[in-house]
Amino acid sequence: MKITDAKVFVGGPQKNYVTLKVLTDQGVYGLGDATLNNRETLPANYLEKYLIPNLIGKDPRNVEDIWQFFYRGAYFRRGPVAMAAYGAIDMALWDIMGKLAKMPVYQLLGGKSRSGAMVYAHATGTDLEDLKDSVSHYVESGYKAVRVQCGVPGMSTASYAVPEKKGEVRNYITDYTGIQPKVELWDSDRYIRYMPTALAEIRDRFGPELHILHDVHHRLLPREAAEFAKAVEPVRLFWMEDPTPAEDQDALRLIRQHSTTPIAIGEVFNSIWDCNRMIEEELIDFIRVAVTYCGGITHTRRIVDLAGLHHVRTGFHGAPSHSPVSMAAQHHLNAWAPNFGVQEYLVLGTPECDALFPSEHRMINGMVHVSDAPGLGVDFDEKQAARYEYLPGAHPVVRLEDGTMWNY
Ligand code: CS2
Ligand code: MG
Repeated sequence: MKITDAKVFVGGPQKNYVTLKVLTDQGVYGLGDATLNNRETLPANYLEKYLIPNLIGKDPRNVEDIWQFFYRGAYFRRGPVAMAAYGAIDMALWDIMGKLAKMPVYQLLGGKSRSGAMVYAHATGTDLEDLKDSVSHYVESGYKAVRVQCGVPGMSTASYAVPEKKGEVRNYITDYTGIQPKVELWDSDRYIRYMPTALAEIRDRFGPELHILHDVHHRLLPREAAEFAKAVEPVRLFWMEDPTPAEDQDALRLIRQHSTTPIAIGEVFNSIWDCNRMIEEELIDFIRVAVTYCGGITHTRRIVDLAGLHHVRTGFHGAPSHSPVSMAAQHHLNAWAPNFGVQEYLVLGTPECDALFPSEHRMINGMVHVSDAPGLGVDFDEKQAARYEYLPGAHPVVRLEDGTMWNY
């Protein structure tokens, strides 16, 4: 069996999905995703210029060898751009394997460990009352887990993932009006003084059952993160995400010494070597990698297995930029993983998105039920794709009030 061609499509409804379609001499094709938020043209280029010319002619069933060929063959390894490009190829090959075996990918991984995988939505608000309305909306829609973010009084601009106006639902992650990022201002001291009380109010209002998640988004210094983690301990968060920049893993030791608040890190990682130490030392409770930037199913499952040896559960990234193809691959991993935790799930279901990516995965009452169709259980309509093109976009950059550059 041989790969005869592969095509890359960039674009989608208010998104720059990077979709790969791998064609074979037996008519079976596979889909993969290489969407790297705000840098989408780079994995697309890497695929078209370097990987696809070397992919054509290979046997698509040699999934592992093809992964090793591209990873080891690159010499300058890793990084989100390359790993997203390999990730797309890898997902497409697993899709082909499932179609050949007439099995859903979760079956090839080892079968289902659960009938449904719990997901969490993004509740947000300009202030606490706005946030409560947003959380109520998701609770009434059946979600068991909700991430909560809200504006901090006195902060001179909206903070992370908070709309500028009450009730606004714009895509707060990426602004597709051009490549120049807007500037958000940040004040850690205000945040640390305010957010624990806000989170405690959410817990009081919605009771002990609701899984409440909060994303600190790399904003705090280690000592500040330890203070914050201790202050929110009574809230019993499902997790506190990215308390400090993920490169500094020693910071987590200080947080662990001061608090039992669960820690989730990993969406910025793109290989097992970025996170094996923090997993082996059990400095985190959830690993947040994404199948796209972590080199696809083949590499991500290695991370899941290592995490499983150390009581670390999965909490795959699933931000608004994620494509239904990468989400489909994650749904299969979530169905299989013995150490599944939760899946981030931004409702992708706009009619345009469903038309572009017909999918058999179903989200019902806060749980995703994985497709039983052979392969990934998602398709791609090239006619629909022709309606879209790349849109230059950027998410904000962050500065402190005095102008110091900070972490977005
Ligand atoms: C966020 C991401 O979903 C999350 O947990 O951290 O949405 C992140 O802000 C974006 O992926 C950045 O591009
Ligand atoms: Mg995050």
